[in-house]
Amino acid sequence: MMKRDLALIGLAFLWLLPAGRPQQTAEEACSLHILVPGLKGDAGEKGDKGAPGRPGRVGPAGEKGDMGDKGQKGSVGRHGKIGPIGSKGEKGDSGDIGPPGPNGEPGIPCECSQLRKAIGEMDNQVTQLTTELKFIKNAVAGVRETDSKIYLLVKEEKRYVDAQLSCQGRGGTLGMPKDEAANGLMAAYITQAGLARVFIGINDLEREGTFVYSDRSPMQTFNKWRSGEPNNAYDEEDCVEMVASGGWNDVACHVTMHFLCEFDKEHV
Ligand SMILES: [Ca+2]
Ligand SMILES: [Ca+2]
Repeated sequence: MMKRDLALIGLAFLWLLPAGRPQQTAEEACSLHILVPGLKGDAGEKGDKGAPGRPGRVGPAGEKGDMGDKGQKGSVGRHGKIGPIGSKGEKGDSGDIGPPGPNGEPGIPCECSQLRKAIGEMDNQVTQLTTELKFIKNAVAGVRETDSKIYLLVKEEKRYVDAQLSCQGRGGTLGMPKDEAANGLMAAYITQAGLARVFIGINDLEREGTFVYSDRSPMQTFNKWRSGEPNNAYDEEDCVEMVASGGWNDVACHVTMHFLCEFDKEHV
């Protein structure tokens, strides 16, 4: 109410005061110490833009909106870590046969002649060893001995000359029965061996009818000629055999039979 009363009073002064003297009127009015608002002035020029204000306080959380549409599929991701080694699989089928390989380099020429020579020498050694083994087997089978002699029955069939060489090769000679004791021992040896006859060291190769021992010693009074021997049958019997009974008989030298060697103990 007061404001409207003041405004009405102001309007009354404006009505009463002559135009062209508003300032005097205002001064007069102020002098009256009456406070009344003036007329609204013209609109001023637009001011400069003010400084931005301080940020406002955070507002309350909004309501949850509706779920949006499903997004597009993403790009392929990186490779993951290598997994653990798996268990061993079953054996696969055999593959196809491959093509033949290239030819190899030429080999070294064979030293065949030397090898053959070496093999030949070994063959000879084997033969010698076989012979020695046979002799040793005979020896192991059992020798006969006296105080001064060793007798060995060799169960290899040889001609007289070869039999003598075989005995000599071992340091002896074909058996030479020079007395009853030696003859009896040799006869028993032949009998026990189951043999019928063997070569012994007596012959008349140098002079027909004159028998000597294989050590070239002459025949003494002792002899064991069987009845009717020596007969030099067919004019070719120059060597002597002993039969199991111990008797002697002149026979051909080229026939083959087992033989009996004799060794002096002093020379063995
Ligand atoms: Ca004769
Ligand atoms: Ca005869």
